[in-house]
Amino acid sequence: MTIDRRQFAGGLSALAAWSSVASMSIAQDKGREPLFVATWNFGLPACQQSLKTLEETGSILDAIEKGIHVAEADPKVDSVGVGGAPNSEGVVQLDACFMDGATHGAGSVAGLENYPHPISVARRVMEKTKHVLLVGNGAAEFAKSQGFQQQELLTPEQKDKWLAWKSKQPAPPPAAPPNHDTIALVGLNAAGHLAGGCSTSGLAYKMPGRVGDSPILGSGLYVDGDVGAAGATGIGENVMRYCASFLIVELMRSGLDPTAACRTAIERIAKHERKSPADLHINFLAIDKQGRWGAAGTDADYRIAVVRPSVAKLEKPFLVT
Ligand code: SD4
Repeated sequence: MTIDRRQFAGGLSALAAWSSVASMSIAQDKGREPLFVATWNFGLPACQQSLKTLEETGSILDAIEKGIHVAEADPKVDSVGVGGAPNSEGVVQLDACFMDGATHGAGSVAGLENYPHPISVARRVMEKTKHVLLVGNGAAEFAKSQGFQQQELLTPEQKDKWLAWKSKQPAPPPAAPPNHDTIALVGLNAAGHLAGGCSTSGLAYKMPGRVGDSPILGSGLYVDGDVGAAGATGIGENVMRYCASFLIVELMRSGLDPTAACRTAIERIAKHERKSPADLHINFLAIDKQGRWGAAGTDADYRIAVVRPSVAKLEKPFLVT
């Protein structure tokens, strides 16, 4: 399943210049250009939309939201928004979070059904409520009260795949689901304002009600306006038990560059788990307030998108083995 999406998204890579982690980890801010970095190949059109929105509106928050909309709206991205893989009962349940580094404000939704843009609902939780996280029916009721439009999220293609999967399943569902991908998108404007968002349909065929790392602040995403931002993709259970995005930001605060911070977090998790990194399926990205970016992961096909006014490319992150 992921292979299909990556193959689709892989077409974009023809447009992109590839560069190595060596150049990434020492990438320096050139005169404070805005910067957007996102997970996976589908992060490239998302970051390009973020830059366009920033140029049009001047708002880094709008830029993050509209960038993530691109992945959420694309039915071929089979792990985010419309066309996302359903849970084991055939229901698409979406998770998202949004964070503003300037105010430390944040909003999240988990297990949201029938709304194609959970990132917007998460942002609205931040802006319109006193709360941070709304789940399930409560999140849907809130989305309705805010005027968001409902939409069927399960595409015929995903339904067929789910039915095929279900016909082969003994209960309970398998421990190792067949796909994992999420968009985590972080950005910095020319004034040094940091923000980020994360959106996913979670692990394919997850248990109904299962919530992963993506809507959990500090796990799937964390933004500290004084330091930097980090985001995650992969098996959420291996991320959220270590508050990995928070850990990466704290490692940057202590002086590590973004790639070293991502790499150190993975190494720490692997050591604790007494597992080979390749068995963890955890992949991270980070940017710092100086405009440096970096990433590290345990999956060989992990890529990040990097977009600035002068740059639009996919990079191969540091692979932790
Ligand atoms: C989750 N982390 O729900 C998400 C899924 C994901 O790459 O990112 N997959 O666990």
